[in-house]
Amino acid sequence: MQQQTITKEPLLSSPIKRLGLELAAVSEAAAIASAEWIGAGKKIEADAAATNAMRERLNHMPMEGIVVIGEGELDEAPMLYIGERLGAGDGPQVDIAVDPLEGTSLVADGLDNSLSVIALAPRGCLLHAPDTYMEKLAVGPEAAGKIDITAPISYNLKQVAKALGKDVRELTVMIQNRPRHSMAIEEIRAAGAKVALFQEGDVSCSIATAMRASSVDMFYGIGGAPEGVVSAVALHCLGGELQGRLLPENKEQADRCLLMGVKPGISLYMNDFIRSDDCLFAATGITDSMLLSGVRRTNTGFSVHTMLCTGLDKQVYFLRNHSAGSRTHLTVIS
Ligand code: VTB
Repeated sequence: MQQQTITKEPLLSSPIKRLGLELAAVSEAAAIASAEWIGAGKKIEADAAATNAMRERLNHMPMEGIVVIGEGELDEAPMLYIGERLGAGDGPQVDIAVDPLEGTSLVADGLDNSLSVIALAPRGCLLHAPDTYMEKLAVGPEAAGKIDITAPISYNLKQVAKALGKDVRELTVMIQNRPRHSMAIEEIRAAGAKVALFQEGDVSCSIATAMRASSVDMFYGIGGAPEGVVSAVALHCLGGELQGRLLPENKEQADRCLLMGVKPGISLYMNDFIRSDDCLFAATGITDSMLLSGVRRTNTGFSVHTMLCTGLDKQVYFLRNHSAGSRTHLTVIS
C-alpha cells in the first residue's frame, strides 16, 4: 500500500473541508476512549467514554455546530443531544451527526465491527431524524440510481446485478441477523443471492457496498434512523446511494418523526438525507471491521485507523495515527 505523510493542502478548499483533519481527530479521540472498555461488558460506560471524548474535541473546533443526529433526542441525554451547540465559534455554521460508539454491545462483548462515527454538513443540510427504526437499502457507485426501496427485493437484486455485470447468484447482500428480517432473507435466498448476516453495526456494512475491496454488493435492513443518516453522508462522498423509510413503532415515535419534519413511511432519497456536496464523514475503528482496523495499544501509546471522506471532491483518505508519548505521526495510507 502506498504511504505518504499528510499535508493540509488537499483539504484546504472550503471552510468545511478544512475541518477534515480535525474531524478525524474527533472520531479518533472517541475511539481511543471507548477502546478502554472493549470486552468489559459495560455498554453504558463505553458509550459515555466515547461521547465525552467526542464532545470535548468538538468544542475545540473552529465552527458553530448544532447536533442534529445525536446521542439523545431534544435535550434528553446529558451530552451530544439533538439541538446541542458545539464548537469554538469563529468558523462555518454546520449541522453535526454523531454516533460516538456505533455498536455499544460489540464493544461491551469484545466483538468486531464497532466504529466511532461523525459527519458534518452546512447548517440546514442534514436530515433531522428521530431515534426510530428505518428501513434502508444501500448500494455502491455502480448501482447508484438503479435501486428503488418501494420495489421488491428481487427487483433490486436484478438491478444491482445488471449494474455490476454479475449474475444475481454472484451477489452478496448484508443484512442484520434479526427475526424482523426473516422474510427479506428468504426472498434474497430465493432469488439466488448470498446472504451475509451481521450481528450489529449497520454503518460499516452499508458503507462496505461502496468499497471496491469488499465483497458486499447490497445492504438491506431495518435499523436505526440515525445510523442511516451518517451512512448516507459517507455514501454521498463515495458515490453510492442509500434510500430509507422511517418505521416508527408507535404513535409517540410517529409524532416525533412529524415534529422533525419527516413523514413516516415516505421514501427518503440521497437529497433528503444530505443537501450539499460540502460535507465530511469520519469513522475510526474501535474493534476491527471490514472498513478499518481497531484501536491497538502500542508500547508508547495507540495506533488508530480512520477513514475520512470529503463530499466536494469525492475523496476518501485512510489515515493511520500512531501516537508515541506526546507526539503523533499521521500517515495517509491510501
Ligand atoms: C440498529 C443498527 C445499529 O444497532 O440500530 C441496531 O442500525 C439495533 O438493532 O447499527 P436492534 O434494535 O435489533 O438491537 C446497531 O446494530 C448498532 O448500534
